[in-house]
Amino acid sequence: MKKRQNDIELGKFISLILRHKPEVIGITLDENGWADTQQLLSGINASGRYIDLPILERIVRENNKKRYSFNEDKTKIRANQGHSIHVDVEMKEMLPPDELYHGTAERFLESIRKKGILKMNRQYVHLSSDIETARTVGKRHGKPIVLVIDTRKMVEDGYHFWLSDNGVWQSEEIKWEYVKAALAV
Ligand code: HQG
Repeated sequence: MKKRQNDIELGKFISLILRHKPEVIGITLDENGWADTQQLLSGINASGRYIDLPILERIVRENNKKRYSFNEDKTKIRANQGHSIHVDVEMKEMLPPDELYHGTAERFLESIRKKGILKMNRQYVHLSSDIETARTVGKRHGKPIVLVIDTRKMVEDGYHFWLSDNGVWQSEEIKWEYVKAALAV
């Protein structure tokens, strides 16, 4: 008997597969992060969960952060950002606004002060364009703190920024000198 999961639970499993561990259902991603849609569906079904194409289409369409995209004919699917495995999802390099926000937890502050904002196990450091979104990101790890990043100075100093298809800014590691403020939000 297959386990019926709601879209949020299925979405979390899909994120695990498409960003971190495709091997959990025995599939691989290509160099641009694409999985074969049929392989994804059969792999998830073989793992004891139920999914079909209409359910997957609904998850892609309704996901609150637009985390996944199909290719044109829906034969392939990938996560728009957030990977720990090394794939090139062809993000656009763009000039950021003068300031962006990184949501973190208070308990990481001391280490961030010393070492800067590191990528940890992701491919990039993730930044938000508004304080509220950054607060929500930070809350996942504990008491939220929002770091205000002087992206204008970073651009002047030669740093690069990319915007994913679902609107998340990403950059390389950020030294503490570029943190203009730490807001207890
Ligand atoms: C912290 C979610 C100690 C960093 C979100 C963060 C995002 C340090 C944590 C996306 C550190 C890593 C990414 C240092 C950084 N010492 N801690 N030197 N440098 N950190 O989950 O940015 O919902 O890998 O501040 O919305 O929290 O999954 O990154 O707190 O866009 O789609 O180490 O994940 O998207 O945590 O979140 P994460 P993140 P999804």
